[in-house]
Amino acid sequence: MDLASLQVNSPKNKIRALLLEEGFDAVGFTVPGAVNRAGPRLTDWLDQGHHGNMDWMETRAHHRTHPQNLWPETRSIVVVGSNYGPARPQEDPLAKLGVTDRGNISVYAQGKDYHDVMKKRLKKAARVLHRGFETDLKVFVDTAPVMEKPLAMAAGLGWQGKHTSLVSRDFGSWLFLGAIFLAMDIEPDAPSTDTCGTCHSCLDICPTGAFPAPNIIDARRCISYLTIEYKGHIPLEFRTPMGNRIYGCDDCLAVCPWNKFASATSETAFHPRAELIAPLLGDLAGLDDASFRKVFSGSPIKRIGRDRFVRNVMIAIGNAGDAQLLATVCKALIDTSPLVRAMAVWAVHQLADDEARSALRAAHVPTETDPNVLAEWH
Ligand code: B12
Ligand code: SF4
Ligand code: SF4
Repeated sequence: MDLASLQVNSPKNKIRALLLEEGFDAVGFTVPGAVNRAGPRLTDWLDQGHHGNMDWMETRAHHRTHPQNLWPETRSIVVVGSNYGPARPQEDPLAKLGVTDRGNISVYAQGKDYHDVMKKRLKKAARVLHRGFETDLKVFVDTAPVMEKPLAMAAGLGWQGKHTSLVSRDFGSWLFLGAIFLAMDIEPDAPSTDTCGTCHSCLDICPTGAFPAPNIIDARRCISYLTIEYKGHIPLEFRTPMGNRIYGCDDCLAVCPWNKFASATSETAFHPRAELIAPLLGDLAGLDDASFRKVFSGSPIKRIGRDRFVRNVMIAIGNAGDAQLLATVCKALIDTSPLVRAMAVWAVHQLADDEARSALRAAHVPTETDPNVLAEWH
């Protein structure tokens, strides 16, 4: 593909046409100064400690607060969105919460890793733009210190809802974001306006009370953070509310009334892999390191590693209320990972009767050396 073959004339129209042709579903333009308010808000958020142990949010905050701090040559920014809408009703994440013997993996993680899919496309488009306009440029998807949501709002892709994610009039909650920083001037699009009105469904549905106020999230209380980013033992108060959510959470996204305008993604890379739509918790609990890597090859889930994943599975098993899963939990009591053993003990407390619990405690406490696991027994 080259720019001359596109049947449009202005640079802006050419870029938009190119990116739509590459498979992006939404494209908007903004300038670095359009997100000036996001910087101080990020600083406040970090000062409150809302980022928990995501130290990487803090260490490069200076780059995050303003696009030109990250790349001084930036003169305009193209924000792209990729629709990953689930097919409804069969893939409705809220409906799956009731199927307690199966793990609930958030919609974004059931297909291929969007970082890989979008980055590849952005890089391909970047080569064409670099050649066609002889301009320098940088591409970003999530992993760089870029405030993608405020940029997307400024570029007219949607608005940050009360749950803080970007809501699109065309795609509802289900839009991945990416950005191209350009060293050339392009006229910005009009920003989107907040269209939440008096609705507060997303705030009400959150199972762990992660919103101290509308538009502000305390990541430390968010199941997405706890199951994906948090490396330690998940605090007791969150274990029961986690239910069967074993990787991420979609509740606040799925409840949004703007999803009535969303459509299922046509991007096959984002279609759920059959075995990840509703996997049996009993099967997931048995994954060792090698089988975990194999099952989750190409999936974003691979990033958290087997131990953290099985930790999450043990909590879901504890919440399943099915004593037949106790045999699976017992195997995990001798797991090599203290993260897994600790949550297996918690699951024992949820599933076993007094007699079985006492017998298991007597069998395992004398040989247990990890203080956190011992604390769970006691
Ligand atoms: C850190 C992070 C997280 C953290 C923190 C979440 C968060 N809301 O920031 C955790 C691990 C919890 C998380 C979870 C999820 N994430 Co995340 N995450 C990020 C990341 C890397 C940085 C976001 C960030 O800068 N946070 C810092 C805080 C300060 O930003 P903020 O919450 O938006 O804060 C703003 C508001 O508070 C606002 N504000 C403050 N006061 C006021 C007052 C008013 C009136 C208004 C209007 C605004 C306002 O100003 C702040 C600055 O803009 C981005 C990728 C990126 N580089 O941007 C992805 C990203 C935001 N995540 C994404 C996704 C998909 C998710 C999940 C849906 C995954 C899942 N299913 O489990 C959940 C959603 C949870 C939720 N409700 O937000 C997508 C969101 C796409 C979209 N349409 O918005 C992103 C953009 C990745 C991507 N490239 O697509 N994530
Ligand atoms: S993703 Fe789930 S836990 Fe996190 S804020 Fe939304 S509803 Fe709450
Ligand atoms: S659920 Fe309601 S308040 Fe939350 S983002 Fe959607 S429209 Fe806004």
